[in-house]
Amino acid sequence: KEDIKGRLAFISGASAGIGEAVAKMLASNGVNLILTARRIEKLESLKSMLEKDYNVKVKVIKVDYADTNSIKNAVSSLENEWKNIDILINNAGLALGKDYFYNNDIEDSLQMIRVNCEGLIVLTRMIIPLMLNSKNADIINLASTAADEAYFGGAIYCSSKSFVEMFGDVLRVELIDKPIRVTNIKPGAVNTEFSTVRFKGDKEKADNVYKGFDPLYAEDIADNIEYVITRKRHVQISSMTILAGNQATATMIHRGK
Ligand code: 8X3
Repeated sequence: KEDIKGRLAFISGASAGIGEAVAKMLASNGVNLILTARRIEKLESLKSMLEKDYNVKVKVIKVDYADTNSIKNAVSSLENEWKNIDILINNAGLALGKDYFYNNDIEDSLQMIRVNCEGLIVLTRMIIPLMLNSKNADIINLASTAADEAYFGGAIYCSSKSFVEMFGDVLRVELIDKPIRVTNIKPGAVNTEFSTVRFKGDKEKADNVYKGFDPLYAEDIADNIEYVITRKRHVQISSMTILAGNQATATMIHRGK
């Protein structure tokens, strides 16, 4: 296992769910953090907790990943001491709706593309030049089992996650001669705010997604990302699919409970 203490990580969507869990995992490994999201109060309280518990340096920035200028401004205004980024966690993303594509709100479809694809493009384009100074860099993209499987209601979400995956695969090709590894993480059913957002606050619909089996939690994904990042530098995990114990594919879940 490689020691990652003292490295600097930039996390998109760090206010909750997988992003927050990854922030805690990295802090527990002594990694300094730049936490970004829209909900700045959540980031502020996470910052005080992590600085106190793990004695790491944490910077928070309000970023709206649907707004490319917000992303550009956040990265271009980083002070020198926050510029030497070693780890990029491309986590910000969302699903909106699960209806027929032709019934889905057009704005919802475009919002998924803005955050999951455009936000990812802009952030990664801004960060990679900063990572070129690092001797031990990692780019972790949060794709999904939805990248591998076409499911009803997923026209835009599934395609956006296929985009994330292919984007990561191409970066790995382009960065082959650099000390930057690229990993696509593909989680299955993780019980976070994901489904509450997808179903616009309809708690019952959201809860039904995780009913009758033991779903994954954000900490499980962070745990596996820890595994990926702490491998010796000659080891690069290109892709990791993480399913719940009673899950076989994105949509095949045994609900026996
Ligand atoms: C989330 C997993 O199956 O809801 O990326 O699309 S799924």
